Amino acid sequence: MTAKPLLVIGNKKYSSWSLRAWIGLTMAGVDFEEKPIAMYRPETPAEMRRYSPTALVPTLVDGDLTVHESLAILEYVNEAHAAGSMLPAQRKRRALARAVCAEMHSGFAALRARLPMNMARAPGPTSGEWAIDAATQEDITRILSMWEGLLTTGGGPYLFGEWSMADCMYLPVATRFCTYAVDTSGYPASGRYIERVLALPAFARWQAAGRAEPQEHPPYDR
Ligand SMILES: N[C@@H](CCC(=O)N[C@@H](CS)C(=O)NCC(=O)O)C(=O)O
Repeated sequence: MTAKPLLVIGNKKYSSWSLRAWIGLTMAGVDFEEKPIAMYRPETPAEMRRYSPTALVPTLVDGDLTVHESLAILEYVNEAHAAGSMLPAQRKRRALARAVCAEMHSGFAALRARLPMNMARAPGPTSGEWAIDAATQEDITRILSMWEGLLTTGGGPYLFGEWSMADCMYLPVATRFCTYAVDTSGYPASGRYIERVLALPAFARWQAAGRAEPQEHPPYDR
């Protein structure tokens, strides 16, 4: 019997890159195992390096193949386990989907630094030194404009119609917008999109597991 793919992840409470890969595998219906490694401990890098050349998660081990980097994991799952269904069938739409995935993977540094993913935080805005600054607002505006354009031109329910890699990449952003009560009032389709993805049963499972994790990381309590 072939071993199941193994997805090495960090804390469900905090690890947004892990969530991207996990939701990709889960929504594709892949039968996989999880190997959680608690982050923010002295021994974390050594434990992660046993699986990942970069000592970061997520990392997918599928047979003799190890894929690190969330975006590459999604591309691999799409090819090997989802018959290409996680990207649009039409070439130009596929290119656009890859562009917005790459934009997330390489960008939005201000948003990621200021509003960390935290499944256990009570929803509400940040204040004081963590209040939304100009650079973070620029990231938020770009994401909401992009979502709104994709959802209104494509018709939804997801960013490219059917569920795609782009939804996997942006799910941790949708959770942040909810956690930090980001104002989405000028973007009605995006508001509905956030509600839709956060209501996915798979996401609810991740969120509940994250909330149940005892480990705290005070820098992410904002
Ligand atoms: N570019 C990587 C980023 C991975 C990353 O930074 N992962 C964080 C968790 S979200 C990590 O492994 N941190 C290790 C640690 O905190 O020790 C990807 O897309 O997979």
